[in-house]
Amino acid sequence: MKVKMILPALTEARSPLFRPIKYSLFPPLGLATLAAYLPADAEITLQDEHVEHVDLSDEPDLVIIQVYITSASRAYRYADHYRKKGAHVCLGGLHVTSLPDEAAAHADTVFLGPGEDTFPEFLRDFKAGRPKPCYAAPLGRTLDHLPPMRRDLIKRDLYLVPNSIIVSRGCPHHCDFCYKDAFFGKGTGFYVRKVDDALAEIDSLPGRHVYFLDDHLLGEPRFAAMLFDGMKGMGRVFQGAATVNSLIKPGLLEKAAEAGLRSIFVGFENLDANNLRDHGKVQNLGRDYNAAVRRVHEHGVMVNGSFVFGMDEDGPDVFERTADWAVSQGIETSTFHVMTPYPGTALFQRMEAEGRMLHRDWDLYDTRHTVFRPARMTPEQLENGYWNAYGRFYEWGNIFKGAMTKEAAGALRHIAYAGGWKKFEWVWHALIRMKQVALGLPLLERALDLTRPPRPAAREFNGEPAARAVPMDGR
Ligand code: B12
Repeated sequence: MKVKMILPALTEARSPLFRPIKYSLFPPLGLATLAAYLPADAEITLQDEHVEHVDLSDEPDLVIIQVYITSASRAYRYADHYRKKGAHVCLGGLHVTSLPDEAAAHADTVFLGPGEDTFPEFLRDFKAGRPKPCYAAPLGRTLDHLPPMRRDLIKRDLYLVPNSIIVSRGCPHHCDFCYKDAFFGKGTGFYVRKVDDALAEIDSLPGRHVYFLDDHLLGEPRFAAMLFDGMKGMGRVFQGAATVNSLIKPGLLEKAAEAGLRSIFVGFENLDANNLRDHGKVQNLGRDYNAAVRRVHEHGVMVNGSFVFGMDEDGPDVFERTADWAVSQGIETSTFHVMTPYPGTALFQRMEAEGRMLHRDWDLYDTRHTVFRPARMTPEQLENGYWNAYGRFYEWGNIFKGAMTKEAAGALRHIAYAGGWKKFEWVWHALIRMKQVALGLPLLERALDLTRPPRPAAREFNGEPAARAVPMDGR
């Protein structure tokens, strides 16, 4: 059986918004996970359009396509193409789960939710000649019997971060703008792998660097503690994502830093407590953002702050204020987003009920365009402000200003990391064109490891929280 697996690009390759380095970071772990269920004699071709052209001239028997919202139009085009050729086409992923009827018009089979249970079930039915049109992930799922993902299908040289890994699914929280509840189901929202399996996979990865793509790496404290204990001494440097509250609490951050954590993606989302409350981001409420950043830095870990603009309390001053706060705290890198209500989320339902959704052109649901009517500014102000925030945060002057909040090694790392990420785009483009992006990895490793975690301060060992919850004032 010939099987074609495709991850269509999130942005059209011709678009000026296609950012080669951003798209050359992470390999398609979802498809590599599914490939592990295919029979040993299947002839599998896995293509990721972020890093290569999709060859449409082949004649597969089975086509598996992963659909995100901004790749939906391309995904449907490929699906239609292969159906015309007589292949059985399967569509799955976040967008299919949000809008199964839309996807079903382009597929023989659609899949709702994660595929670890449904895909093997489908394969059994397909072999027996009676595949169903729709499979929905059951509740009560586990990752206990996950077969090792087919990393051999990943073209490692085309990615800056080939050692991407995921050791959990979902997140324990319920922010109204997140796809998660619709995708995983509220009941089975967050589950983790067996620690030993996760450690064995980490151990099998070549080199030093590891990037955890989990939504919340510290989301299950017992699991995280055992994971970091197990990683201690492995000599890894790693990156991941976690919430503000999990980083403020003493214990896990220390273990993570000792195990090699050097940069963490943190969902601050917004500096206004009313906005956070409105969107169910309760885990951030009453947290002292300044203290959280300070604490992470004290442990030798860099911060990648994530911020969302366009919430109802946001006026036209929010962009400068947010970027300036991030600079003043010495946050190394920031990711800004125009708030985007994804279909299937509580936010989408609310906006739709209020008549505030502007259109359904999914290509523009990329968190860079305004797709709803903001409360306190125009859609244009929101988009322009979003770009201005990026411009302001990554001005050389502000990179240096942020760096100057630190001691020498930390400052050097700040400049190397933020500058390397945003100011040398042409170098990345050249490396990508030459299919040499992997050359950047030793540099990334070195930059991450320019400072090591100092010995934790004594006050964190006598049970006293390092940063006490105070009414939030991130300004
Ligand atoms: C890596 C990644 C990217 C990569 C690219 C994608 C890639 N290589 O996979 C990059 C960096 C480019 C990226 C960009 C963005 N991303 Co992103 N990204 C991720 C991330 C961190 C990991 C994806 C992953 O590997 N997951 C692990 C695998 C195992 O899960 P999976 O891919 O979902 O696959 C499973 C299922 O989906 C299902 N499945 C999928 N396809 C199919 C097909 C079939 C047939 C079947 C049976 C099953 C199935 O089965 C798989 C196994 O369970 C996720 C968060 C996350 N934890 O998933 C966010 C995530 C997908 N990104 C998100 C967002 C918001 C973005 C951005 C918009 C952010 C921004 N403003 O920069 C941009 C997109 C901009 C654009 N449109 O151009 C959101 C998506 C929300 C949504 N509703 O679409 C997520 C979920 C993060 C979050 N928590 O909000 N991202």
